[in-house]
Amino acid sequence: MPGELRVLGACPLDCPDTCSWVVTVEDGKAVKMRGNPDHPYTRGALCVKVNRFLEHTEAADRILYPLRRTGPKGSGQFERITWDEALDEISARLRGIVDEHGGEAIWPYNGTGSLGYLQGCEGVAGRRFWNVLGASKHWLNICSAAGSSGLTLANGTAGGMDPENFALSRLILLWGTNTLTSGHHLWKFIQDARANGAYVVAIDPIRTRTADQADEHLAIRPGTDAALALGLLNVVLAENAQDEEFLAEHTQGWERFREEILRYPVERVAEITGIPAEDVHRLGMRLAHTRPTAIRATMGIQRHEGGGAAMRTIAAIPGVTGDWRHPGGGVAYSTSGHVHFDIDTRDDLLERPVRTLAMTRLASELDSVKCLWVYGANPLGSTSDTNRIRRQLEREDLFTVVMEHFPTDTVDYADIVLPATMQTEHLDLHAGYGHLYLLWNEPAVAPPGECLSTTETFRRLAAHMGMTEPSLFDSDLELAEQLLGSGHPSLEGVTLDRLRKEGWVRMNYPKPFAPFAEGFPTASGRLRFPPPGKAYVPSMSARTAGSSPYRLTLISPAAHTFLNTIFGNNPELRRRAKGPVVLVNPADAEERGLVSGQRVRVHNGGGEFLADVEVSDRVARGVVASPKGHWPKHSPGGSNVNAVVEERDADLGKGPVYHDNLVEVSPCAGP
Ligand SMILES: Nc1nc2c(c(=O)[nH]1)N[C@H]1C(S)=C(S)[C@@H](COP(=O)(O)OP(=O)(O)OC[C@H]3O[C@@H](n4cnc5c(=O)[nH]c(N)nc54)[C@H](O)[C@@H]3O)O[C@H]1N2
Ligand SMILES: Nc1nc2c(c(=O)[nH]1)N[C@H]1C(S)=C(S)[C@@H](COP(=O)(O)OP(=O)(O)OC[C@H]3O[C@@H](n4cnc5c(=O)[nH]c(N)nc54)[C@H](O)[C@@H]3O)O[C@H]1N2
Ligand code: SF4
Ligand SMILES: [Mo]
Repeated sequence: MPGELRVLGACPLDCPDTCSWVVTVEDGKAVKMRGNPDHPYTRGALCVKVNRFLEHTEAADRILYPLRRTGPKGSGQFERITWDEALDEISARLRGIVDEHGGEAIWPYNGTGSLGYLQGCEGVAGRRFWNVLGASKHWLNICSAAGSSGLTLANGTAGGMDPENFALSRLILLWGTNTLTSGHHLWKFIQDARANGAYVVAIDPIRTRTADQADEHLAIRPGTDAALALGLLNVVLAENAQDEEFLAEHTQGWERFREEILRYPVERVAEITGIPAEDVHRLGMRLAHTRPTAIRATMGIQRHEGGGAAMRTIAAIPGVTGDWRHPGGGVAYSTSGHVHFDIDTRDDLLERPVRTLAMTRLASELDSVKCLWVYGANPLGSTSDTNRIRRQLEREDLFTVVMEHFPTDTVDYADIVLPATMQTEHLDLHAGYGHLYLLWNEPAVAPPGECLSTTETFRRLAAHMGMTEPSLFDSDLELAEQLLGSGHPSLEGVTLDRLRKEGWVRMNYPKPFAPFAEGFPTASGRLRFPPPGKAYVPSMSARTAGSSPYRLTLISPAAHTFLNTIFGNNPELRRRAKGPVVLVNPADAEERGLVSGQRVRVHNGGGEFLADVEVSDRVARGVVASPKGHWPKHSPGGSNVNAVVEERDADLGKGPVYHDNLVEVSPCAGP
């Protein structure tokens, strides 16, 4: 059609698949978006959420202009102001806070709303500006820190298998991962493997839609995965199926770890995990005798007190079986460890070293903060212990700025709101954490209203504040060029020109890729097995269930129709999510007199949220499940599941414990 344009872009959402998309633009308007059929991982499909992306960019509640608060904090009452007025007020407040309290009183709270290296959380995104002001550093540990730390202790990196190689696997363990919801493009590769006879096992306390499609589902007790890993290895040893040569050449700490494994015979493991001993044994036999075995373990396991250790122990499995020799074997958690951009945040601009604030610790650390600057994040929807965060956000002495697309619960507490561009309106560079491609996102349309990108907002603010440091004013293309300039062999031949022309490029890794066939990126070059006593660290709920007045372990996994809290305001996706629901096992429901459809309070010492019961044998006795992502203000009672998620640390990386909380479920009083 005349005037029609096809623009290649990338899905910015925090999802392993980082899809390549094609936007059709007619007369300056984006009229169609579809998954890129040429991209080897996207294979032409987006997902139930992002199929509504264009509709979302045009939603009636989109924030299009800078806003200043007119009502009390939390009221969501604002007036429109100009960018100049907004920048004036922000400049004055930031200067005042720096003068009176020092730069560290500013917390640039940059979340996962976009994984872009320019506009999102993965690159510089304002950090150079914050360094000039001396603001606190922000540690983005809300998602995968515990697991990444555990894997890094084992392998020297959180990077592992290329998920595409699941097509080459003969046994596939989907371990603490809900593939068909949280990154469904892997499924096609699993289907390819199945066509060649692969057997698929889901290990999950919930019988998810992924578990429904697996050949077998093991309903493990939450937070006991490391014990299962040890039990499976116990069978491998009994079968004498360990790869002695790989152990000798590429691992360290084997003798001690071997003894630890021997302490976990299947009967003991059955007791710990709640999985029948014969099922543990049968899977151990499969593992012993099936090469290659691929383990997809994503974020579910590590949102627990012992989650870091669990990932480390799971990482030991292919070290014992030698599966890392084969492209179709190993563990796939994230591929981000294989991405080697040059991210230059210019820490030399800091006058003195500054503290680092952990994203997971907002509730307790906000006390020491005078300016909270939120971008790409929705802490009142997504961060632990939202009741305490809300009380902090009410403080009159806290200056809160939120750069946003939509009037989230967090926006309601802002002093100044800045309108942000969406992915079809700005330029960005992406890497996936579930594949080995880099993607270019070319803007397809002009921003609506007065929306600005993250990079442009910080450039304008720096100029407004009279800053002169040249690197604060680098253009988007210059920033992209810098990122690609690390000189790492995986980026050889990957140029801006190529990316812009082709839309996506595979990093320079062999295909198929067996990352650790010749050794590991640790100091010794060897996989490090966990030391004694560190292999199985039970989660809080596994440790204390029975002794707490709150008797149910709550899991709050990915919702099928939202991406964290993104799309939580889309009418159709909200309708499909059916409001907050809590799955309760029939025996637990009966004990409490609960029936399906009933409105209940899910509560503990931290707070409560309301949900409708779904009595279901998809959860085992003692486990309840309620997906993340509902907006508190759109939920009955005005809070979501994170009112009962405690601000505790996982064992590694100060990771959050979203699946490791004890609650009770009680009927709501009154009608
Ligand atoms: N549709 C959709 N997709 C998403 C997201 C979303 O919100 N919606 N979120 C995105 C983001 S940010 C991330 S990090 C990922 C998260 O997605 P996943 O990596 O899949 O992680 P979770 O959804 O937290 O949990 C996955 C599974 O782990 C199970 N699980 C919980 N505790 C345990 C345990 O102790 N042991 C075992 N074996 N399993 C356990 C849960 O029941 C759940 O089914 O997905 C991304 N994709
Ligand atoms: N109970 C429970 N809670 C969880 C989890 C769980 O498993 N259970 N999972 C956790 C996980 S894995 C994660 S990653 C976190 C996510 O937590 P957050 O990082 O806070 O992410 P979101 O809640 O999705 O909020 C992102 C916001 O950024 C905005 N946004 C998107 N793109 C842009 C952009 O380009 N610019 C600007 N300025 N804004 C943008 C969106 O509109 C959205 O409001 O949540 C965690 N919360
Ligand atoms: S959310 Fe994930 S599956 Fe959906 S379009 Fe984005 S990258 Fe693809
Ligand atoms: Mo995440």
